[in-house]
Amino acid sequence: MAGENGAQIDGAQIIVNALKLNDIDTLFGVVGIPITDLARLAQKEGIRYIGFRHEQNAGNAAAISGYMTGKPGICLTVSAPGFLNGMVALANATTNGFPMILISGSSDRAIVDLQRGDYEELDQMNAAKPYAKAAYRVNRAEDLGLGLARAIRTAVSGRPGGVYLDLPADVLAATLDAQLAEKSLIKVVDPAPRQIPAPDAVERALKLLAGARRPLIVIGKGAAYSRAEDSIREFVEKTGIPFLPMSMGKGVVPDTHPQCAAAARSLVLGQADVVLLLGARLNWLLGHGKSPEWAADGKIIQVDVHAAEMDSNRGVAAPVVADIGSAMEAFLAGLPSAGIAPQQEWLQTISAKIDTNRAKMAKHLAATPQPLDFYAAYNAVRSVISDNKELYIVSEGANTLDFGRNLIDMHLPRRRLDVGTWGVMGIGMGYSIGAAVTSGQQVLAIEGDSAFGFSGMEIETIARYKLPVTILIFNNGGIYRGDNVNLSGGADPSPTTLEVAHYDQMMQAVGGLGFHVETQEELAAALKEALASGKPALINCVIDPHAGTESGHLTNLNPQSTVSHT
Ligand code: ADP
Ligand code: TPW
Ligand code: MG
Repeated sequence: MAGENGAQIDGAQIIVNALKLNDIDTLFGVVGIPITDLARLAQKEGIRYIGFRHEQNAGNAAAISGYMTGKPGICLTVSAPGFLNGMVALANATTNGFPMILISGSSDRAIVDLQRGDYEELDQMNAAKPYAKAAYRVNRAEDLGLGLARAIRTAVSGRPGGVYLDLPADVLAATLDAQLAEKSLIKVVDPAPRQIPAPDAVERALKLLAGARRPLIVIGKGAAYSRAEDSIREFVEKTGIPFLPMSMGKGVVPDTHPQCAAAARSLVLGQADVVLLLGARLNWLLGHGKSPEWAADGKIIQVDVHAAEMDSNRGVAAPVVADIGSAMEAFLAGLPSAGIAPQQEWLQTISAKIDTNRAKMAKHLAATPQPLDFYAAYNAVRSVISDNKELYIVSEGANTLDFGRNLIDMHLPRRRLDVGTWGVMGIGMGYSIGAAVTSGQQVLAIEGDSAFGFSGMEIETIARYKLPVTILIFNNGGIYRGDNVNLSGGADPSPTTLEVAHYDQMMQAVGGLGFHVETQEELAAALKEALASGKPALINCVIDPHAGTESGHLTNLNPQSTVSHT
């Protein structure tokens, strides 16, 4: 859009040019004042615009797109309420380390700052700051290119995260000489530079690993994000060390790999003497690395791009601050002389435990209760899912989520997208749309009935863009369970109760395929048909309201976990 003879272009055009220059090909958002024209213009210029029904879902789509590609996903929102709706997704992206930029229009600064009551007035930049990796505002059209460049680099470098970029309405409307505008743009060079580990840190880590008798490798979503699956697998296989995938780390090395110790999780965490953490934080999901879940005298090697993560919960004996790809290269180079070999006894103990646990699981899976419980429902679809190794699996809920994590094997990296670090409900449809749009491939969202409700209206978005998304709802009529009662004896439903609604009819209402199923046979047939169709589809699978436990696997985190209210 270089202008001739002093031609003028406006701020909206400048930001679109800046996005294109930085190879950003998709925007996720909800339009309105003052960004409608920006979205129109972006679409006109060949950037794909995906319009949502609620900004939180657009933000979640952007965030997961960032996780999948390593490029920041972009969410576009209107001022104040639209911005705040998007903020939950931006905060979630930051918490999970997903690169994302929330671009929001905003009102007149002169009015906002004196609180004179503008249309959708809010001091958005300052509201965003505590929840974002960084928050920037562009106050002059000539700084739009700079603002976007800073946002991109901040989002993807170091530990990735959510960046807020505030674009006031008057900056979007301001005009600039087209040639000057073009010159003001920045194409970000090497936005996420490699971070090479220090040789002494590598040596320290390998030495510790060589001295281990019961070593373990934990693979987190940072490892998945780093796209180092080939070198991680090579390292796992060359060392013979068992590995434990975190939920979104599943598939970096396939769950079906003989060294996968997921089926002996408590044993390996409880007894390992040296644990190598690859892109996994010692947060609540890993019991903060403390006993009783962890061996008290175990040692930690932690590979993380974020130096401040070291010692966050316990002392790390061998910190390796690096991007995982570079760290794995250095580890592999050092392997021949390192002499790493886990004890045979350790491997035998693990494999015996895996056999015992698998036998227990097989018993549960062999039962065929009617109505279906979670085991029976998952068992009906396990083989259909493993026949589709490329499937993206999105999942949220409590029991629905926890059973699925254990029962659905992942074969490829970055294919399992779930509630992540916050255990947040509401990511379902946003992640599904983001994954389908970004990959062009089939997505299966496995959703609790409560979880689905947080973003359910986006089935219209799925239908409008004809996305290959199948939603499978495990419908037990409630949050955790469907059989709780109102302790007052009154007529209102209990706090955890939901209708066993016909969600399948919602999908039919927007033109997709809807299935209502109650048996294993019906469920398997519906899933096959839905996936084969490649069309938007929703399977409402009735689950026994008595199946499921309060908070799923997190029962112990409830303040009154011993009290049963049913
Ligand atoms: P999980 O929930 O799977 O355990 P976390 O989100 O807790 O994973 O941890 C992921 C970690 O990975 C974060 O501490 C983050 O800084 C780190 N990380 C992200 N990307 C990279 C990368 N490319 N190289 C190294 N570490 C990374
Ligand atoms: C943003 C609290 C955790 S799990 C859950 C809620 C409401 C739903 C569980 O019911 P569901 O699954 O989905 O039907 P199932 O299979 O156990 O019956 N608000 C937010 N995030 C969270 N985590 C909650 C509330 C919660
Ligand atoms: Mg439920």
